Amino acid sequence: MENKKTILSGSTVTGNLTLGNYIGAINTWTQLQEQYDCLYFLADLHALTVHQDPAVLRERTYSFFAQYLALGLDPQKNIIFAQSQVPQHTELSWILTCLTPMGYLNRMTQFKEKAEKHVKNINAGLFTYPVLMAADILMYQADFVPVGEDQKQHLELCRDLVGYFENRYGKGVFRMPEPMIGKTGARIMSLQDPSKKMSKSDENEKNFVAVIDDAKKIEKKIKSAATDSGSEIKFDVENKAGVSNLLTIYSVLAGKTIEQLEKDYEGKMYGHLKVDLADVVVQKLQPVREKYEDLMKNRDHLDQLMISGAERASERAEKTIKKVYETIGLVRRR
Ligand code: ATP
Ligand code: LTN
Repeated sequence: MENKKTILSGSTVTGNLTLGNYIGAINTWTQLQEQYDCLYFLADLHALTVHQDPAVLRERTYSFFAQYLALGLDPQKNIIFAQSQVPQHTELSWILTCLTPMGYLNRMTQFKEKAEKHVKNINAGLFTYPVLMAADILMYQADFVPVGEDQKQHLELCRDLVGYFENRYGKGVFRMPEPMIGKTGARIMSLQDPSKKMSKSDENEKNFVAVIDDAKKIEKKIKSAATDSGSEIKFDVENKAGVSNLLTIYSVLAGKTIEQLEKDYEGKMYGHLKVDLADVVVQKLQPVREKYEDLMKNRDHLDQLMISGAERASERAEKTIKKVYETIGLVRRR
């Protein structure tokens, strides 16, 4: 374990995981688990930045945990846990908050987007969201953070915070993390509006495929996906955003290159592509759904796995937070 590089990533507990989350993040996580020391968590505290119904949030946290496992994350090979069960995250977050310039947070694209979307609830948590995220990462001395492109800016802040901390207190407490952003599929777009990213908290269900959608839903959503004017099946993000998005999804799930797909569909209609893509997605997600349903039947088992994941995470987190306390002049931790 010691000589393996450390990977950390997470997903906020909102909506249901989508094809965007799978292709942009979790698919990569499952590949990394074979070679790295990996920690994957459920960002349930981050979910509180928007209104949450308590019962739904709790249920969804179990559901996400089961979705992680159903998508292929192995609790033996990785440390999988819920953020709220490891209190060191909020402790470190406060300390980093006191190092973060307000102006920096003001520039964050996600904050601007979310503040526009939730005009009635622009809370301070929405603003300091990236600081908690930095705490998640720095806590485990992560070398790499596999995320979709939308999280790049947050990673930059995290790296800058390491610099601010070192300027004030010296080196040796945190490892500098690197983002790990895939080449294909780092930004899967909404099915109805391919100018915006597929988002799991989208109120319009037609915009995304959830990884636990049934075959009927998947087929319907893909068939009604927006395509572009013209009829040629070609990858051209600027002029053919809809088709390009479908090609990207197809390419990642079927393990074929975009060029190969363009060749396969030369002279064919958009409809052909959609029927075949729906089939590819169903083939991929059907077993995920079955495994998910099985896992959800045994809540005690999920509970046990979550607690054991949190215990393992907490042991690692404590090492960092102790060092931080000592370094910045807080009295000894109990
Ligand atoms: P929300 O709608 O609640 O903001 P989200 O769908 O953006 O959620 P996150 O929890 O923010 O999902 O992200 C989990 C991971 O999935 C992150 O690594 C993120 O970069 C990645 N991701 C999210 N959406 C996409 C997408 N459309 N394409 C590729 N990767 C994505
Ligand atoms: N903000 C991330 C979720 C997240 C995360 C993290 C990802 C919270 N903490 C730490 C990587 C590392 C998002 O995807 N919206």
